[in-house]
Amino acid sequence: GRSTVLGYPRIGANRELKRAVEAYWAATIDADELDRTAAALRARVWQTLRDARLDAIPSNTFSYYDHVLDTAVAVGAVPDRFRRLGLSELDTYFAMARGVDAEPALELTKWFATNYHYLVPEIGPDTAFAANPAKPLQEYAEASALGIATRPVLVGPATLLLLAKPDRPGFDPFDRLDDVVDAYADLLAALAEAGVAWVQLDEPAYAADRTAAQIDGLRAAYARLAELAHRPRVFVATYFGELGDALPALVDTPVEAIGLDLVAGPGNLRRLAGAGPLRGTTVVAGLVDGHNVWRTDLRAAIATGAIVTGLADHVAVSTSCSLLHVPVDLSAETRLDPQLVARLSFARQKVDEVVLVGQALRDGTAQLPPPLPDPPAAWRDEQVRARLAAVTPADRRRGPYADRAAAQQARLRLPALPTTTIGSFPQTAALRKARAAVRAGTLDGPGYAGRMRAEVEHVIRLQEDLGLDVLVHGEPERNDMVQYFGEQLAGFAATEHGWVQSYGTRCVRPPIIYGDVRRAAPMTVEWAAFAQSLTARPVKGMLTGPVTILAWSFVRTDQPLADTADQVALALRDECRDLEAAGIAVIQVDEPALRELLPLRAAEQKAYLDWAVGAFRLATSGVADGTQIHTHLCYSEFGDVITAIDALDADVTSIEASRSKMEVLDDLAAIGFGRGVGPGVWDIHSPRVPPLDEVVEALRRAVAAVPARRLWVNPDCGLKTRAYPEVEASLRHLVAAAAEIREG
Ligand code: THG
Ligand code: ZN
Repeated sequence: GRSTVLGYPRIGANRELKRAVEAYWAATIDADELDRTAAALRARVWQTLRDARLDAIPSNTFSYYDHVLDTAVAVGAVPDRFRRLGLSELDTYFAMARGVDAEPALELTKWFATNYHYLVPEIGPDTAFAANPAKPLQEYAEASALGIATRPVLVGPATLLLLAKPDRPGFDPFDRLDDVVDAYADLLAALAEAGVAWVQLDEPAYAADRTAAQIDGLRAAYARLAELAHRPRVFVATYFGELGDALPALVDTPVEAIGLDLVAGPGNLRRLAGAGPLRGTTVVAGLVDGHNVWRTDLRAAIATGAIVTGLADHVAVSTSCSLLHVPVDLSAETRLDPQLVARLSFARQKVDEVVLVGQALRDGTAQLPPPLPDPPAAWRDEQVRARLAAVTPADRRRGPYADRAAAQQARLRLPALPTTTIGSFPQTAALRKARAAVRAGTLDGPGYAGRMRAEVEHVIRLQEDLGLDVLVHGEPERNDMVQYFGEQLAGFAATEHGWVQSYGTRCVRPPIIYGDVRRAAPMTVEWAAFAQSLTARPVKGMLTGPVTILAWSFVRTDQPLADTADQVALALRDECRDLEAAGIAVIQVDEPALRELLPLRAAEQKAYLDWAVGAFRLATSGVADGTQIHTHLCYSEFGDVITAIDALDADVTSIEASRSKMEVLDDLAAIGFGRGVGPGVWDIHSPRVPPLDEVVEALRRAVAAVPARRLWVNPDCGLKTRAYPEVEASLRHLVAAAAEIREG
């Protein structure tokens, strides 16, 4: 089999792209210099893939911000509100990505069940689709100049429209399929003209449930593209799961290659066998996991590849999805346990795995490394396993809400419409500098702790001055809400350079969960207790929930996710109890990623939500009735998991709502949600200070949907990316608005 990958990280081994793009935004470099840096990064990727002896190399997988936005631009789907700004092409692109004073950005949302976020194309009846092949042509030419023939990659037409949102209510972007396919036809013609032999069109949307009309659309789109007289060969890549009726539909079209994810969708093998005669179509077998960091079981991959070879005349080997989702290079890690390193594979290593599997399937000459030995015994924790085995349903249940609410009110004596924040306060340059100084060895542990305590004191005094009711310590000591816990829990490993793009120039370094999880010592109690010692008002303890910790880590695959989630939950349960014992009366356990891991197929969603809710409840049910449990949800549309949010049984749920105009309150009311709710009344994703009357208005709407005794007043997310001037001004409005409504 030939070998390829569906995509490769574009950020650079040392996040060079982040630095260059942010420098361009800060106007410290110009567009030419940005382009030179980007071109050098692209060249390095192509050379790396060529030197690894990959047979087929992708291009146009580079992006200044997001590949979905790139494809929208390539078909001319630039909303008029951005065209009108009269900016250069590059600045129009960044305006769509980040917004400008006069125009908010395109919406940002999760790319399927990953921690990558794409920009949502806005499509309407009047969107003037037109091919704009400049970027894929440029990249193809750059690679050609290096002697590397590449395969340009674009998001496919059906997925592009299925991910888009209408630019007006009541319109379905998918109605524009024929028109957008015209633009793709022109793109393909332009690429063929430049000598492009193959293009890759990604259609991951078909790994989710789709209607018959959407599948007919897919068939029609590719039947039409395949008819073009002058075009490259077409490779339709699918990933993130199993195809249903979309597979026979694609097999039905004359496209030259179809990609199947055999890692997230092992059932694709059976579906392929039943999909009908392949008539020469190449099957691109996604055998190397592009979404997790574990070394491939090469023998198993070769065996699966051999089965595919029996079903199709032509088979190529690939990654299951783009390698965008894994860190660049394992060889940059110097501090990981060698036993763990032996089990890991980052993007660069996965390319070698693909090549090896391809060689083995082609001629059996591949020299395979020895199979992995069993994991070290030390990674197992029999005590944790025994404790989990002994968990009963009662461990996931608290007393009746009415009793809890009464006990909490007796203890906390909060006014109606209590005011609070979500947890973090601005991460100032001084805080980041202090962390860098610790890493550089110029600031010692006690010195660092002293700085952080001073910051906590400042944040507490500020909140008292503002008149907030439930205070937070501000989380100055936390780099990231998952990384911070990963660094303290046994069974987790942190990387030094394992950056993965989250959105635009923002990256995360997900921890790796490789063994049984145990809390060695309290993780947050000192900070919360210190903050509480400074004030008579209640201070909220802040934890990250088990589902979010899993969603934002690379998780072991040798046991069900549910078991790993429960192990994390037991560690958090102990932390909750220790916070309670230290006098903390309010504990928030954040689950912003609850929606993120929701399976794409409806049939699998209930089982997921059951274990996700169960893990949260295991983490939070160990405290007394008088301890108030909060949770916080953001980054997603929560409408379709609203009953699961109810089942979390948190005493108070704060939820991102200011951009969705409080729609979530209607969703909650519809299911009879009867506990505390804090719909965000200030959109913290922009530096704009909401005027007082705007906050009052938002609260009036909320009071109409939720009785005042259950309504909380808070921003819609943490404040770590904001600056103090706007934080102070906005929180003043928030507290004043609550007072105004209380007075009626
Ligand atoms: N942590 C993790 N995953 C996340 C979020 C998070 N996924 C969803 C959402 N939040 C993504 N949002 C962000 C927001 C900011 C940053 C990254 C993801 C960010 N990163 C710094 C950067 O790229 O400069 C690096 C952070 C660091 O130095 O540790 O600002 O909150 N895990
Ligand atoms: Zn949030």
